Amino acid sequence: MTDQSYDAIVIGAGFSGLAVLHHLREIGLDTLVLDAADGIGGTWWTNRYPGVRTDSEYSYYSFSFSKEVREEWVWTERYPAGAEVLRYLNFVADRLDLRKDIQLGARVERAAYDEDTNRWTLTLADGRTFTTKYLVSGMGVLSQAVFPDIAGIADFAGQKYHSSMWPHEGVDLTGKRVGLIGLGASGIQIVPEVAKQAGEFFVFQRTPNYIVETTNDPVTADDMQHLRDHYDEIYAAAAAHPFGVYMEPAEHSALEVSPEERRRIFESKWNEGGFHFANECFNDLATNHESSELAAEFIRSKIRETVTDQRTAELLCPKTYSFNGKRVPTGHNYYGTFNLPTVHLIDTASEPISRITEKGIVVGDVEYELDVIIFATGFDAMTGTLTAIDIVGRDGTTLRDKWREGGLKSNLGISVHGFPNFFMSLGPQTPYSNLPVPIQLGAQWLQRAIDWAERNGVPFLEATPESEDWWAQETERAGRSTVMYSEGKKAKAWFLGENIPGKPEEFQVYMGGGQVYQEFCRQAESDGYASFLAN
Ligand code: N01
Repeated sequence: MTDQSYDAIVIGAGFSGLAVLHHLREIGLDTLVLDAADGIGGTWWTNRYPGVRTDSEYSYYSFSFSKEVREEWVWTERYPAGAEVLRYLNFVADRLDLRKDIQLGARVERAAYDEDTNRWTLTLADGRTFTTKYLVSGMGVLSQAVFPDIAGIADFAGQKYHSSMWPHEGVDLTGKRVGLIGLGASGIQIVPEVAKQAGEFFVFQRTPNYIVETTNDPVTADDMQHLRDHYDEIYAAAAAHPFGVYMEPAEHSALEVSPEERRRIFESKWNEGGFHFANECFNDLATNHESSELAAEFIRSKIRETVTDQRTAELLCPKTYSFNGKRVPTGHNYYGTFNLPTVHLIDTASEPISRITEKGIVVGDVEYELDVIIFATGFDAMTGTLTAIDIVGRDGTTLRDKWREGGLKSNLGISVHGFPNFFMSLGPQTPYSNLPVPIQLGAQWLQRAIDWAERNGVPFLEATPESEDWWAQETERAGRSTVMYSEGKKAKAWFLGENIPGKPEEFQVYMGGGQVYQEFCRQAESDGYASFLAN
């Protein structure tokens, strides 16, 4: 089989792959996108679980770079459902004529750099090979799903599903006895929807989450017109926000105001719902434990008000880690769902799940007989997809070996020393954010960087070792200044790799703010990409 050669190959056809393809095409690179799935959409192609929708609002969950897409696309819900985001990405692909350069059903197993030719060779699961000068990962930050290490998991005779691998034809849960393990952002979206269908629903909770409830209003024609009229300023405001959302960063500490004023602010932002609460109340809810605890106590008061059975309410109140100690999900009647007589919260913190049997889940002496088990147990985040395949750099070293032996290292999450002309969209150590914003800005940065290299006869861009040391230190410094990092009170979150047994504890994301990160990227550019010019 003959090689097919390209200037650039991008792995992954989600938000990242589409943005990078468009931008590299604009500078004349013959670019191909490969994706293992049978459709474009990345995370939105695979995640079809009941209740899947964005936690970001429609106004800032999209690209700003195409005037045509902005003018023609119509959002219908404040928090668009997964199917709508998938339609959006297909619309982007069609409107920008991207489809002709995307190959689906193309699973990359290996990508190896050849020093003599300064090219990468990709080998697919079906044996095909491709070569390219530039290799870009757009494989997603949360795509390597993990099942929990619970004894007997293979013995279960009923149906079992991982939230991120939900059958595309859907699953009829009507009248069934359903169990759910995992209450992160995925699990908490699943709860209200499955409760509507299941005969009996058993929610196995190890760690309760802080959920900010919201309403999901329809987007009117006037809302869409307003968005079109103000798109650039909305996008610029999101890009200037630490977490990439279109919100006014709060100016005051929660400790600066009176208890009455604090309660009024908490209440008003709770009523706005979702990310407004974490982002707009006070400026130190993610950095000061005392302030975070005030927000935590407010949410606990909401849980106790909403959930009628006070034993269940107490179990749902997080107490072992800080508010913002991990990603705060947006709820759609999450807490109220526990008032249904068919929904049962099983506490597995005081008595862990001991095993899964042919019939169901065992906690203590009780076997819960189930027809279906849903695992919303998360991902080997950020590095998982990059280390699951063989990405082989100079001297035959894989990315997996490099990070295992030397710790997580990259320059700005974009480039890794030893891997020339290999770039990551949303690589590890990039900002924790509403993701379309850093994806777009990253694709535009990469466009300029590669264009510069091509015009100046620079054969490859590659992080210097010094830049990696600097960025590892800055990433750790930024992470440790948040309430995510706190001895004895950590949330076992994917941000620190704590959800994966044996994964070293390192900040997987940059917590210093998206706008600060973008300034570092601009600085690297104005320095003539010196930190990307390894010898
Ligand atoms: O995964 P998670 P997720 N026994 O890792 C539990 C994004 N996202 O898929 O906390 C029992 O957050 C684990 O319990 P514990 C978003 O960035 C976005 O929900 O370790 N339980 C936890 O409850 C999010 O942060 C959106 O005690 C076990 C859960 O599984 C990220 O994806 C929607 C267990 C895993 O939670 C990941 O979210 C969905 C075990 N052995 C996702 N192992 C939107 O924007 C794990 N758990 C809408």
